[in-house]
Parts: sequence; structure tokens; C-alpha cells
Amino acid sequence: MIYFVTSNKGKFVEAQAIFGDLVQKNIGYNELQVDTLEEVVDFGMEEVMARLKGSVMIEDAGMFIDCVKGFPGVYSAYVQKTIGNSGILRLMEGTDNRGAAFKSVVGYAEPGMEPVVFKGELKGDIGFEPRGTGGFGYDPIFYVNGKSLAEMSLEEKNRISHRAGSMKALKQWLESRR
Ligand code: ITT
Repeated sequence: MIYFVTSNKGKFVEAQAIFGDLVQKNIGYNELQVDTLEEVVDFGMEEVMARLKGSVMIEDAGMFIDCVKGFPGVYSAYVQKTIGNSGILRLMEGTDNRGAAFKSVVGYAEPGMEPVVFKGELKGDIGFEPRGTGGFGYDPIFYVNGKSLAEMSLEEKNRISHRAGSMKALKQWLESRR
């Protein structure tokens, strides 16, 4: 049994479809103002390992838009809460360079073990309008091959997503130790 420390229900549902026996712990951890998802996970792991006795997992994710040098990146949660998808679309008005990527970094540890870290990435582009009702966050404006992530089923998104990439790598690593 693994504790997944996250406040984000959408993330948890996707992770549960991959791992099965996960338990969500909405206890929060300090997301320091650092430059990379990896650093957020490194600092976060120290904190959750000190607070929870057992196997723990955290994940930090973000959307990186090419034409604005990777914004919102590590600030993705804050930007989603403030300007939201309509704000991102406004920011992109008049530009045809719409390439973007989602990135995910997952950390995992058991008591007495150094954390392991796995990454995943999904390339796509920012659409011109929101579409779809599935998923969460930026999914309605992030398109892969003409289809937004919010138009995909959970299974479809989990075949290609950044989160599926990092978490399936962790799952394989866990299985390889058995
Ligand atoms: P935690 O408690 O796990 O930190 P969070 O929502 O704060 O939950 P992050 O710090 O990883 O998560 O912030 C990433 C933000 O980027 C998240 O709030 C979403 O707005 C967005 N995001 C991440 N993955 C996404 C995905 O698969 N689809 C759409 N938006 C995503």
C-alpha cells in the first residue's frame, strides 16, 4: 500500500488507475519557490517521509509553453488558479507558435530508503479554444493530434500522458524488485 500525497483529485484518479492500491493523503507539503519540478519533488519527499511512516509518493507536474520560454512551468498550479485557461489563451492570441509540453516528476520512498525519482513528458500544442469536459486543469486547452486531453477518456489519457510516463516507470521499477 502506497500513500500518494496530493491535494489534486484528478491526479489521484489517474494514478489509481495505474497502481490500484493507492491511498490519497491530502496533508500538503511545502512547494518551495525553486526552478525545477525535480527540486520541488526532492524537497517535498524529505518532508513527507518525515511525516508519514510507510511507502510515500508525491508528484509535481507542470505545463511548459514554448513561445513564453516554458511559462507557467513550476508555477502551473498558481497560474491555473489565477488567470486559468482563458488567461493562457489570451496570452497566446496572435501567435501560431503553439507548441507546449506537460512534464511530470514522481518521487517514491519507503522508510529507510533513499527516494527514487522518475520523469514523464507529453508534447502537444495549445489550442485556440477549450474543448472537452474530462480531466482537469489545462486539459481542455492542451491538444495532441487535434484532440484535447479533456476530450479523451481516462484510459486514453493514461496511454500517453506525462503522469502515466513517470508513474508507469515507477511501477515497473517496483515490479522489477520483486
Ligand atoms: P499537489 O497537491 O499534488 O501538488 P497540485 O494541483 O498543486 O497538486 P502541481 O503542484 O503538480 O499539482 O501543479 C500542477 C498544476 O498543473 C495542476 O494544478 C494543474 O493545474 C496543472 N496540471 C498538471 N498535470 C496536469 C494534467 O495532466 N492535465 C491538466 N493540467 C495539469
